[in-house]
Amino acid sequence: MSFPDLRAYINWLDECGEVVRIKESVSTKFDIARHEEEHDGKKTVYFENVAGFDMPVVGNIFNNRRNIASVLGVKPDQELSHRIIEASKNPIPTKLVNAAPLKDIRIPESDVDLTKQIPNPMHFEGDVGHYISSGVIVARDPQSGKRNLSFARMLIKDGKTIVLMVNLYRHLAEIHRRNEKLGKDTEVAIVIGVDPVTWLEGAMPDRIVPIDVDELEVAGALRGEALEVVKCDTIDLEVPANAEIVIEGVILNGAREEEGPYGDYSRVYDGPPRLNPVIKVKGITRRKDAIYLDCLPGSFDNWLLGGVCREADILQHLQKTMPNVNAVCLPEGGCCRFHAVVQISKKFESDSMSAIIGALGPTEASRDVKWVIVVDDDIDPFDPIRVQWAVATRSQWDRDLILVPRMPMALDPSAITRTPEPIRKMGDVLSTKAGLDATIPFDQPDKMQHFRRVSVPPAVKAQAK
Ligand SMILES: Cc1cc2nc3c(=O)[nH]c(=O)nc-3n(C[C@H](O)[C@H](O)[C@H](O)COP(=O)(O)O)c2cc1C
Ligand SMILES: [Mn+2]
Repeated sequence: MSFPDLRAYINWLDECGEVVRIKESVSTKFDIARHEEEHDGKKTVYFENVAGFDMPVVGNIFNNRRNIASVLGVKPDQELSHRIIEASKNPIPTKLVNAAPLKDIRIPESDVDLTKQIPNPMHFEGDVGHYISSGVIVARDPQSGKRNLSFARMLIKDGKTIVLMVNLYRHLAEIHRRNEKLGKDTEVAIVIGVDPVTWLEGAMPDRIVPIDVDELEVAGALRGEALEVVKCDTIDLEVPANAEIVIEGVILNGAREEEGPYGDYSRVYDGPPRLNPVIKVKGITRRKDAIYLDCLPGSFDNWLLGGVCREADILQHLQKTMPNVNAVCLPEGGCCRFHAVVQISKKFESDSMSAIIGALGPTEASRDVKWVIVVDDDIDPFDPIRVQWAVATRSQWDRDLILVPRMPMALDPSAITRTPEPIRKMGDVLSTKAGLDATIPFDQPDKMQHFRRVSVPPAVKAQAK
């Protein structure tokens, strides 16, 4: 089902009984996060009354796979990946429109005060301040001219200044580096609250949507129709016309300010403070009845938003050389980042190791993966209990486990704390990764019956129906 904007999606979730409405007054400092945490993985939370602000806040919109699958019109399994792969290959040009509710209110640079006008939450006790966690950042690559969509946590430093934590591998970081080489600022539009499909597109990793592919056009492809865009007021960029709030600004050439610590997706704090790029805000446009979208770091919402796009990226990559790879699941137990289950229709004994090695590597989707489990096609990779059953009955650690040392990693404290300081200083984190073959081995064909799963006779089951 395609939704025209965020509010239409919230209304639909509401009709499905998926929304908890919080009527009492809540503070942006910890209250919002407390309720989101309470309903994490269960319900969307809508805050009607945010103390000190004139707009409601919504969180946990993608708190389960079903919610994401429903916006793409597919089942909550590998169909999600198939739909994303197909869209990434078939971008649809955007449609420029002149008017949008997003232009109801225009706040000029001189009047902007991020601390008073936008209800950015502070989530966790160790966070350094209030952050924008759900904003999709639109920027244009100066080389290809294509528009990039990206997520990055953004610290509200003061009323007109944001500090952005953007990992050096991100397209946005590359765009910023390219502009800095030219001595230029990078124009950015931070879109808060957009239709759910465009929001999902913002999380597309670097391999499945390369830097010279226009991500607003991929959003259109995912939606199944051209995405309508409007021009920004103060910068040369277009943004989705269905947005609730847009903060226009520039990443300043050469500027860096301290950012962090911040409780991030792996539910640990990323810190101590580091020097990160600085956004100077040039204006805000918003709907008169704007809804603010939040994304609680380390929530199912946060995990799945990034996870389903990474699953598609890894699946597409593996299928290029191994058509017998059927599905990739990044389970919630590994924050939809660290653990990968790859389902194969095994043809050769070597397939499992090929799949393990293929799922690791230095791209956004694979960098965080530290454990790959390969399962046969009778095991549903999206069912963690069935996957554990396969591990329990089909693998022997001495034969089926491989360790791959000194691989790249991101936000894993067990890797960060063991990476030597000189290497850390270069921006690298080293991890020992593991692969486990949990498929039935082919080397003892006479013993296959030992692996047979018990079953009531199918004929008896059919009778009961
Ligand atoms: C909710 C959310 C928050 C994220 N926060 C950050 C962040 O703070 N820094 C970062 O470098 N990446 C972050 N990411 C990951 C990427 O920005 C994101 O997945 C995107 O694909 C990168 O796009 P790009 O390579 O086109 O710039 C976040 C992803 C999500 C879903
Ligand atoms: Mn990109």
